[in-house]
Amino acid sequence: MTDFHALTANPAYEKLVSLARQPFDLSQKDVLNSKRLSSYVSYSQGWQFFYGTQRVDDAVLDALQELADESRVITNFQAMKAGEVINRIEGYESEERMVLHTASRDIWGNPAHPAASTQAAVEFDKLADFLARLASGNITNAAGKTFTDMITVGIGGSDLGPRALYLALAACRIPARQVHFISNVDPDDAAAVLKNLDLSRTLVNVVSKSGSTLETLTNEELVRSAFRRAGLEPQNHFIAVTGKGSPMDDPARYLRSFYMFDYIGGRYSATSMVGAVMLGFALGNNALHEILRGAHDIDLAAEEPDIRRNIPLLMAMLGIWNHTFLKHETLAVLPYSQALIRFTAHLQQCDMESNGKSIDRQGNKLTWQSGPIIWGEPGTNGQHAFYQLLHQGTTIVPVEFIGFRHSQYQNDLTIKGTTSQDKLLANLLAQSLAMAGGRENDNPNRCFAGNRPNSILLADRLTPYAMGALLAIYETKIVMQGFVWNINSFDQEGVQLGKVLANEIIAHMAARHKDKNYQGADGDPGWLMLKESKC
Ligand code: G6Q
Repeated sequence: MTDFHALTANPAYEKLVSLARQPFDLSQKDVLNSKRLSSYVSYSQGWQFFYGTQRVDDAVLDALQELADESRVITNFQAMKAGEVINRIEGYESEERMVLHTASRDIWGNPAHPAASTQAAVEFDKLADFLARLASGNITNAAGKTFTDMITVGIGGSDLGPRALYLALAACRIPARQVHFISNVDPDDAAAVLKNLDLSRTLVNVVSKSGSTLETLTNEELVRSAFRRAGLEPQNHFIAVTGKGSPMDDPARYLRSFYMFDYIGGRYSATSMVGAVMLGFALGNNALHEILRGAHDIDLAAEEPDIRRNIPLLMAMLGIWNHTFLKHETLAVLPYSQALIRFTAHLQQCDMESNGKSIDRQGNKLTWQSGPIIWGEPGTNGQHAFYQLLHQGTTIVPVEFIGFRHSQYQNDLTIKGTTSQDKLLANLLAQSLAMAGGRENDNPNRCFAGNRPNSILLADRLTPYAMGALLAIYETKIVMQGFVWNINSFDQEGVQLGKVLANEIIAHMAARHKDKNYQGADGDPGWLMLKESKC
């Protein structure tokens, strides 16, 4: 049974407010010693999480543990996985849905929600069959040739997570296969992708849970017309990934249709068919299952109540400490891995769309800070761009570093005694220490105040399993923070108004294309904006 209540109703809240008046000083002499750095580490599924460079001591960690316990984070998480309807606002019209993205990878026996896991397994079996037929040449193009490319058309949750995973694991790609993405309704996005492709050997994976998203449907039509112009039958090339019963649920128009379900939110859908069809095509079924295994193993490990032994929970609580109690507004996620180039963008959506809320689960205005602003770019590139502000700016930005001991391609060279991977890792560690400890200097311009909280997630290598685990660590962190802040992390009403107004302006545009004397409606600001902007 879930128990959601006000953050401020937890006795640990006041304790943390008081501890936050004098947070641990990381810039004290010799404080970043081996005792601290080796005891503030947590391990899970091949990931190590170093948090000695956060502004915490045992008293703060104990209070964060109390807050997690009082907020019932673990029992709420278990209830979520078992299918309790937690995508809701009590007493108001809301989505009223279960939240079961974890079921999409809970397919190996004893699942927390058997019915949802069975639905997932049915789709994974269909996909395995489809992939096997593609590989064996049982499914080919009209000329009997295999498919080499896939275009994925989708936006938001139907693009960001899957794309981030594809880029992260491109090193494991089946050599003869490539994936391309079209998401923006900007026609140049599609034009650039279509320009150099052999469409006759291309599959098009149209991904839309609702089957009604303006950008995706527009781009689908654009790509279909390119196929027709090339003399190709779209239904021999197009695949649908959509919700059962959606306007796109029309198998006659597609070579194959795969389903996801209303209990999986778009931004949590990367391990459902939304990501799986594309990842299975690019990496093969075995690598896809490794991703699922990594994510599932974290879903299980995240039921551990001790924050020091549960990475997602610990990250959630440290994030709450930095944001709600130490009042740091933003969070930089800085992967030291070029392959994770779009992972921060995915987290930006997953976190900010989930936790960018200002009412609680009972519909009351929040009196505490909810989700932070998430941003970031891979290191070391970022070091030559925005790190100046991170080290010496007046705004303190907590950082989550992500790194690996070994490269993916292992195509590296020793130059001046170290490999490039060594140099990358050395930079990551150095940045973490510099931000935390700082360094004094008589010249004020060369002084580093330190005390900039950060942590490091470190694994051996970015494999499919490690990627699945990393994805689930962050999904779970976000969900758990939402529990503590007592907000619904699973709806996104805040994106509706802009969509409604855009559709009104589009209607004016269509009317004006039809009748050049069209005058719009008096006092309609959408029409006035359009007219005034002379578009
Ligand atoms: C994610 C959001 C949103 C959604 C896109 C695409 O949680 O709901 O980003 O994923 O708007 O929606 P469709 O998949 O329905 O096209």
